[in-house]
Amino acid sequence: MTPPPPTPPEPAPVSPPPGRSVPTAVARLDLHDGWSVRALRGPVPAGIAGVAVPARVPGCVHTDLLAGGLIPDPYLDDHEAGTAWIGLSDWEYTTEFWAPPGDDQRHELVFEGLDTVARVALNGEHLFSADNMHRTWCHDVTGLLREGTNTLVVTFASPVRHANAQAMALGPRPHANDLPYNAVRTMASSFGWDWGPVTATSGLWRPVRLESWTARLTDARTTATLEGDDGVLTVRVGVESTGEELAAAGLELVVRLADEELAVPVTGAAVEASLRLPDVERWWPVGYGEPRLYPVSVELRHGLQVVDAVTRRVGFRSVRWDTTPDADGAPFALVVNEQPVYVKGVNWITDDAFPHRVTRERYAARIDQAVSAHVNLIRVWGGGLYESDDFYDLCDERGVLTWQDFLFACAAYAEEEPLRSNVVAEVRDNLLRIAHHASLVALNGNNECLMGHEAWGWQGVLDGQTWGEGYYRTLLPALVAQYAPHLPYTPGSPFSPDGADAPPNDPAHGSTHLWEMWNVRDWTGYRAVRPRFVAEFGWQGPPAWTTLTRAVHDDPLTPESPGMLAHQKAFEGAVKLTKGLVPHVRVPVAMEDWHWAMQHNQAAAVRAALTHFRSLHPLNTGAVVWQLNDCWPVTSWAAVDGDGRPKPLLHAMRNAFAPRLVTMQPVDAGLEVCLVNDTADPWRAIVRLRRITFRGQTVAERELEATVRPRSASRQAVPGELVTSADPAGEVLVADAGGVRDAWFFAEPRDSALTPPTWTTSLRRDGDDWLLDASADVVVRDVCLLPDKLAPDAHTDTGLVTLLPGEVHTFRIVGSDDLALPNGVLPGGVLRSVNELVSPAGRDEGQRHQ
Ligand code: BMA
Repeated sequence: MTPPPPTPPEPAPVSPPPGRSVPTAVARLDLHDGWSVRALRGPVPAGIAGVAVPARVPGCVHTDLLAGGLIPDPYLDDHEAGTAWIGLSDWEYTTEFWAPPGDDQRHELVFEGLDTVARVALNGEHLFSADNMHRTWCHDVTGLLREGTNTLVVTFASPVRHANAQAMALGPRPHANDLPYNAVRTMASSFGWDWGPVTATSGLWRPVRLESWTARLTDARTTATLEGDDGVLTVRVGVESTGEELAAAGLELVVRLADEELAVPVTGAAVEASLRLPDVERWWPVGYGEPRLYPVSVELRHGLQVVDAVTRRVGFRSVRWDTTPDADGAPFALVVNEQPVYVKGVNWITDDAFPHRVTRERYAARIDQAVSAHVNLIRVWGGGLYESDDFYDLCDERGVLTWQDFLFACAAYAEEEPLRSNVVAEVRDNLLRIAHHASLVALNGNNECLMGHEAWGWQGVLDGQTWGEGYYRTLLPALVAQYAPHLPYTPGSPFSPDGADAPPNDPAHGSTHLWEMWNVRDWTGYRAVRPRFVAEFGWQGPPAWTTLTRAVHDDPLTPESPGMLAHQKAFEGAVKLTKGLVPHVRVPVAMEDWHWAMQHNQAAAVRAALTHFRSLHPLNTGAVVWQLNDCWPVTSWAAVDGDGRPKPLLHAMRNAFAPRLVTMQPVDAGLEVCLVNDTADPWRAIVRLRRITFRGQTVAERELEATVRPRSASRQAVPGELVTSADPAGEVLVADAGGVRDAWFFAEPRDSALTPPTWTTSLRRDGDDWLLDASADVVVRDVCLLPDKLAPDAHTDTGLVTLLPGEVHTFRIVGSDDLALPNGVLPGGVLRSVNELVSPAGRDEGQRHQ
């Protein structure tokens, strides 16, 4: 049972006019203790049926049953299938709590997240039903509370059965995957995605509280804009009072911004105030300046008594997306503070299929991994969530731009009730919660619904029914205009700007999603496209070895063993992995070699795409990699796996997103060397081009001069004698400029004469880190350290480095105190390169060390 809440603070020493009560500070009492959960009905196994299990709030059924030792971890082996009954069952959560003594206060139960089909009862009395995971649900319980013990019961109906029934009631509407996630407002990916398990869980997944008040703030909006060099903060709040007329209640609103303060009398239910900071410091995205934030507090006061308060941080910046048609189509170009920003982005999915487990620390770790790869924008994808306040807060702090999809993905959505008003309430709740964040620069109608309607054969199924267009074209922009008019809105991703008369996914118009390479063609195909802005593209690879072997215990572990297939969710994923590999390297025989080959191919694919896209700047203004993170251990497109370990792809992104990039790109029969300068300073460089044999002999050499203006790219032809190799299988062309390198191999690894290197390595301590020096006797292509094989938490700062004979590369290894090497020698499979994947002999030879 919850203990009584602390005594509210003493009333302020202000005498009310006779007959009036003094507002007291709002009391917010978390109701997170004493919960239990039990299965009510459904295919519940004996031993769980009827048992009251201690429950965590915020939490969910799966994690409660897991903590109680009643189910195996659904993330391991094939346990997902064995726990599918949970989503088909109804559940009841119960707790008791102590209510404050009765007085003239109003009492409200506030549920920040009910997942999903819920009925709430207090002391045996039904209060309300809920059917949207993304909303905050509030209910006035004044007069229903008992003095002393109160019983709160939340029952959840099976979301799968509910969605199936709704889908029949609403009429056929196409969707991705198997279950009709589009018939209910829940996290779409919880019904299974091509990287995620079906959880279909239930629970109180965000905080729950009892709010007791006589006067309070509601719907606080704190909007920071720029007027010339001045920052303007506009505050709009609602005020509610249980007492007499607000105008007579003696309340005032006190707004503080940095050192400025303003007090406004409360004369009605809506109050507006604005403050101006002359010559304000702007908020800049990472790579462009400091992400300056200013603290804001909004207090509702009665005399000296603070009755209610909202504190936030805001940043002053302008934002727009330029879509003005031009000779090449229509751009999709981000402009922040009137400065064009090349978007180096990643797509974000929920970081855990049970999202209540994602702590602020975990968000920070993930965002920092992105920043370590020079990412400056995270797109929160529409099949997931409006993320928690911590996520947007951390992005504000780190200068990472955010793009929020509204939660519609890869499906047709009914525009009728009960969905429509649910959507309105959901969007309102979330815009009021997140719209003030300085990092938020894009609100987007949906993921792939415009394109799905146009190109995936939906129209015959729909037969004239609504599919969501009214949401994306009318309702959502109207809600954005109402609650977040300072933020840009786009109807969908991908989309072609209005007036372009082009299909939504046309690469020449607006944003595009490039999936044909992974699904059908090879990754070299990226080079044939000249996209204006790529909002999604990616390549699959398995998770880190340590993650994989923690989650899958197959014996033998093979690419197609049962656990591997259970952790591969994509349509024909295993087939596409192989098909995408063989143009480049032969399929390895040993599992660890297969694992490295697939991880490398994922990195190589995204590198080829990103370097090409950046070389097209300013025609191309951004690329958003699918995807940064995973929600469980799985083979997927992610750069960071479900246990938070980076894959080689993160190195590929770090290299390809570097502020200064050298890249050689094929053009007709030749090559161009392209320098991309995403810094505020000009880049004057001598580009040293060398054609070198794999034994290290320079065959041809030239130096070119290049000057690259700030935030731009330059291209020049590579001279003919360097491009034409008499021994394409045995030579590499290396371009070095200002400490940055690119290597162009004339042949695919499988057709090349790369040989397994003989390594010289040494390991030393450097403070808390380790430094590993590595050099080899031959050209080594794409050297990577797989540090989790040395210590599970170790990671490294560099990877995918091409080394010439005798060159030393130093890897910094972070995150492990203990790197014991047997006999001082690196174990096999830790220091990897493409060389080992070239010949069948090479595959079996493993590492040779001097
Ligand atoms: C895009 C995304 C996701 C999906 C990814 C990989 O369609 O929007 O739906 O996970 O491709 O297939």
